[in-house]
Amino acid sequence: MSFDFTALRAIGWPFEGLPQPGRWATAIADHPEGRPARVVEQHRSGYIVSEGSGQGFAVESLPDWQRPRLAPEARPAVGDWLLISGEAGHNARAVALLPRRSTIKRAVAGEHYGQQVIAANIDTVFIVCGLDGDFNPRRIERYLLLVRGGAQPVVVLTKADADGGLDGPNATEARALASELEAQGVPVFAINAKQRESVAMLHRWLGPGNTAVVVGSSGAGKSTLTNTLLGRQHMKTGAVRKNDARGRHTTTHRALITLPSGACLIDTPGMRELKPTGEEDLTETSFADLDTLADRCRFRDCQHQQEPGCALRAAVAAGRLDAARLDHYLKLHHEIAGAADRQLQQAETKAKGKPSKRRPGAARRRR
Ligand SMILES: Nc1nc2c(ncn2[C@@H]2O[C@H](COP(=O)(O)OP(=O)(O)O)[C@@H](O)[C@H]2O)c(=O)[nH]1
Ligand SMILES: [Mg+2]
Ligand SMILES: [Zn+2]
Repeated sequence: MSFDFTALRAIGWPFEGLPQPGRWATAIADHPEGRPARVVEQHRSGYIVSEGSGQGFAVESLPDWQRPRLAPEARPAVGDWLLISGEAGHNARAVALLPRRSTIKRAVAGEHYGQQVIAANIDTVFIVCGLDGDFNPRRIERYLLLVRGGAQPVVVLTKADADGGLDGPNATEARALASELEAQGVPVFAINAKQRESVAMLHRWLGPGNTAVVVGSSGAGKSTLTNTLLGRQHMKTGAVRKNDARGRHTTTHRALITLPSGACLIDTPGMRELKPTGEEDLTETSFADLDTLADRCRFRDCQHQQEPGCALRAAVAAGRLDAARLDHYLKLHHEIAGAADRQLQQAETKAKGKPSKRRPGAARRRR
């Protein structure tokens, strides 16, 4: 096997050469006809991949990915690594999907339980939120919850330069959120996404071989940030409508681009719904402190409602915990448990009535 690792490295290949013994090495050995390529665009009709040199090109999907009943998360997403065969731009076809090292994913709305992978194999997730009318700490907490598998979340507050930015109505709340998140190891920056010097503080996460994804609601400044990092207008940006600070949906599909710094960046369209999949673990998120505090509740199964000796309610009463943050923590707990139940039911239906042995995520969850 001789792959062009220099070219692959330019699109975020995570190893110096061949992978260490493990699931990737096994998959590569199982498909001697295949060579690595990365999904750089995802369209309704299929996938565009890159081998790091030359243009991106379409690949024929695996027949398996076209099965209507296949779980959506079993299909490739932007950032995924495939093994492909055939000639680039001619008759290239996918032969395998390599295991994901990290993801950001959400539950898909609908009758059946399902997951949507927003981006795969990412090192960093830039959670972009405007300091204007877009500012919403609860949405930031939701994004943080959806980051899986060791990707580093970084919160980027845009429009720090605009009227009502750093000294506007959201400034106090933004500072409180920043100190909370930074205590949990999540860096927070307030920037002007249009200005090169201002976005330079993000370069720590954008070294050669790194992959970052930019998420946030429509109008938050994701494409503006992407363009500034790129040094040119690549993504269309949308003017914000005057009164509601919501942008037009100008980013219509996810795409991976390479930056001059040598990093890869994935821009995403805004998402209205950010529902947990049921696999999340609140002890691993910005709510870790509440989880630790809940250990001090008198009852092990405390629901943190009206029970005597509830450490969380006591902290709110003492002014040490924000009531809105506690409410959001409880709400997310409830949603995660609900999604885990739906996932379990789906698995049982698929197994035609055979109850599954393990409840997904249940081993880690206390409530
Ligand atoms: N003043 C200022 N405007 C910004 C900033 N970031 C984004 N904008 C503006 O906000 C609007 C929406 O930005 P866009 O990048 O399209 O948002 P997206 O939907 O998240 O991709 C555009 O008019 C941008 O020029 C910023 O940091 N400062
Ligand atoms: Mg955009
Ligand atoms: Zn309690």
